[in-house]
Order: sequence, then C-alpha cells, then structure tokens
Amino acid sequence: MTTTRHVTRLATVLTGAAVLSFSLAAQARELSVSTVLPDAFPWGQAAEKWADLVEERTDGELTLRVYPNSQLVSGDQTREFSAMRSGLIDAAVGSTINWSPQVPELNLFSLPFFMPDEAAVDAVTGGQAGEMVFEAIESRDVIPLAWGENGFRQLSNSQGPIDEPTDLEGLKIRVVGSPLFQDTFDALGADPTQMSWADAKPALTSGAVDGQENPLSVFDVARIDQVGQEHLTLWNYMNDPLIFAVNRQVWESLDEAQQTILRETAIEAGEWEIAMTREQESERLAAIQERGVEVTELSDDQLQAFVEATRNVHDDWIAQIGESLVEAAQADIESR
Ligand code: X2X
Repeated sequence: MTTTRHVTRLATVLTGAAVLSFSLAAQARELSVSTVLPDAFPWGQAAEKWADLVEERTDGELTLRVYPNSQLVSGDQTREFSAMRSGLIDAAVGSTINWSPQVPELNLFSLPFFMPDEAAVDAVTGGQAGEMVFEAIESRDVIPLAWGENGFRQLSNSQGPIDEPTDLEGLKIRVVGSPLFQDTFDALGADPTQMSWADAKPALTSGAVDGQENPLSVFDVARIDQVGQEHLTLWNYMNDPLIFAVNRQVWESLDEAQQTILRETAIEAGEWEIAMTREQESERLAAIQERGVEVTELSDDQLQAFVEATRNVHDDWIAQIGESLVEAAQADIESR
C-alpha cells in the first residue's frame, strides 16, 4: 500500500516535470531569418536589430536567428522569396530586386530613373503604392511587415569615367534580379550579365566583368574599389528598398501578442536602418574618394541622356508591374 502510494506520487512528480519541460520547449521558439548581406552592412544590421528587439520584447520566448550570405538558398538570392513562401525559410529581410522574379510588382522600384529622391521613396513605401506592393506580396503567402533600405544604386567600372550612355557601350556589367535589369543595360548599349552577389566579387577580381551597380554602403563595406573598380558614377538610377517579411503559416502559428511584437519591432528596426543608411551616405562617399576612386557626378543634361536612353524600358515593363500600381506610385511621388 505504502509502496503503491509512493510510486503514484513519483509518477505525478515525473509527469509534472515532463509537462514543465515540454511547456518551456513549446514557449521558446526560434525563427530563421535570411539576408543577403551580413552585419558589416546596414542590411545585415537591420536584421540583427530586429532579432535583438524581438528577443528583448518577448523575454526570449521568440528568437530570430539571422542567416546571412544567402546561405539558406545556397547563395542564390533570387530564390529567397520562393524559399520563404514554401516555408524552407521562416522570415527574411530581403531586397525588392531579389524578390522581383517571383513578385513582378516589385519591379516598380527597379524602373530606371523613376524615383527622383529619398522623399519619393518614402512617399511610395508609405503611400498607396506601398500598400499595393504589400498586398501583392501577401497574395503570395508571405506577410510583409516593414520597409528598410539598401539605398540608391550607383554604377562602377574598371575601364573609365562614365558620364554619357555611349561610355557604357560594350562594357560587361554584373546585374542581379529580374530581366528588367538586362533590359535597362541593353538599352544603354552595355553587355549585362546576371550573377549572384556571391559570384560578383570574384568576377570583378578576375576581370570577367567590367562593372557593377550597388549602393554606396555596399561599395564601401565590400571594398569594391580593391577589385579594380576605380570609376564610380553617381546616377541614382534606382532605389533598392528592403522588406521585412514572414512566411504565412509561420505568421498564423504565432499568437496575436507575438504578431504585434514582430511587426512593431520590424518597423522600428527598419526606420532605424533607413535613417542610419542615409546619414552615412556622405561619409561613405568621402571614404571611397579617399581610397582613390574617381567619382563622376552628372549634370542635369547628362542625367537626362540616361533617362532618354532607358525610356523604352518603362513602356515594356509597366504592363508587367501593373498600370494601376505605377499610376499610384506616380501620384504618391507627386504629392510628396
Ligand atoms: O546582389 C546585390 O547587388 C545586392 C547585395 O545589392 C542585392 O542583394 C540586391
């Protein structure tokens, strides 16, 4: 009798322990977050900031583990969105360029010379067009939460200064993303070639390509000048926003409080990163110039020649992006 009672009590204790450890395990949940660039770059820092804020606000109940260098998609950044959609990746802080092969609406941001300045970018991301872009993403089973920014993309090459479209003639330029980039550089008479970021630096080093385009922060941190890119043209031909997003099933498995925290912290991390990226632009440019890069700034007339040369790209791509989205973006920009 005593023995039986003892065994019963022991069983109760054991069951209690099992329940306790099970509930702890169920509470601590880790989500994978994919990025292309690691935390030496503002992009990677945005993801780390998001992770820090989530850990802090959920008391460790929810953690984000950042996997940089497109490692969850074997370096192929144009597969990041598909991997997130299918649930292979839980979440990402990704570029509109890299997701545009699966979300054609995102080509809006890559239309050459469409976004005149930072205020225009903010008007679009924070306006009606931004909402439409988020709906387009959500219709593909990914929940977008917030915006970040890789920045206005500038053109570099190893051959000489570029201040008119004919200077690009025959230059092999590394691009990534949808065929829109192919079309833009074709229109300028260049020889564009598509490759991932992982392959870009080796291709620049070996001289397999003559040039590339990326924001100043990427040029600076990745020391693109050290692989022979001595000429840099500031042409602001497109701005590359980042989007914080989560796979739909993962999102729906979270409770409301967790969803709120995840969204609010993404917005906070995004705003922090956008402000930092913009603030750093001038010091980055100075650092790049100090390292001996020849920087070309375009006059209004010179810029206009590039705008004219790429106008047909708009005609071809507006239908794929969606006429109503492009019009909404134009209205957002005009009212800035
Ligand atoms: O590959 C690039 O050029 C980069 C790092 O800017 C993007 O992921 C779009």
